[in-house]
Amino acid sequence: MSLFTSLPFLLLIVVTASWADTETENCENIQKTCPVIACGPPGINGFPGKDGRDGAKGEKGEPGQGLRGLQGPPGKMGPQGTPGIPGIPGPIGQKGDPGENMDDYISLATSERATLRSELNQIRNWLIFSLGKRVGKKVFFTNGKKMPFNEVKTLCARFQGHVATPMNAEENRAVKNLVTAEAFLGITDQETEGQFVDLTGRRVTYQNWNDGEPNNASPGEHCVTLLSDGTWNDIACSASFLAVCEFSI
Ligand SMILES: [Ca+2]
Ligand SMILES: [Ca+2]
Repeated sequence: MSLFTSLPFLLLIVVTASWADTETENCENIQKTCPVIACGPPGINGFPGKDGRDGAKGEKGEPGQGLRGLQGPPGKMGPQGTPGIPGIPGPIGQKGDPGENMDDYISLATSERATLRSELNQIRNWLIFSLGKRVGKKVFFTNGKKMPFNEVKTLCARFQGHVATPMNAEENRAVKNLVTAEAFLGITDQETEGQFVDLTGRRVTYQNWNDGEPNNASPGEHCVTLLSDGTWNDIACSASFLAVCEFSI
C-alpha cells in the first residue's frame, strides 16, 4: 500500500483518536467534581425520536399557474354613490380687460348720429336743388309722368308725401316753376259739388281759378289742375296729368 492511497485511512485514525481524547478529558473533568461516576467508552447513537407537533400555519402562497376561465358578463350597475366633497378652489385668474365706458359709447353714438344727420341734410339739399322746389317747410317734387288722379294719390302716399296742394301764392308759384305741363293738385269737390277741399277734407282758403272756372263741365269735373300760367281749372279725375307731390321737411 502506497503512502498516497493510505492517506484517507490515516486521517480517519487521527480524527477518531483526537475525538476519543477530547471525550476522555471531559469525563475526567467530571470525575474531578463527582468521583462516583465511572468513565467508559461512548455509546452508540439511539433511534430517531417521535415526530414533533404540527408547526404554525404558513403564509398564503403565490397564485397557481393553471388556465383561467373566460371572463363573465359585467354585473348590474350599482347605486349612485354619494357626492364627493367640493374640490379645492382654483387659483384666481388674471384681471380682465376694462369694459367700455358707457359715457364714451353714448358720446360716440351721438357723434355718429350728428354726422348722419348732416349727410342726410346735404343729400336732401342736392335733391331739392336738382329736382325739387322748396317753399318754407314744404318741398315739391315731380316724376315727370302723367297719370289719373287716384294714381297720383297712391304714388305720393308710397313715399310718405301728399298730392301738391298750394296753400298760398308762393307755394302755387313754386309748383308752377317746377312743372312744364298741366299738373294735378290735391284739391277736389267730389264730396260736395262746388265746395273744394284738400285731401284731408279741409276747405281751401287759397284759390287761383282761371277765368270761367270752375265750370264743372259735362259730365262733371271734380278734380283740379294747375295750368301753365299758374291758374287753376276743374277737370275730370279720370284724365291723366302730371304727378306732383309735396313733402314736409
Ligand atoms: Ca265739380
Ligand atoms: Ca273746368
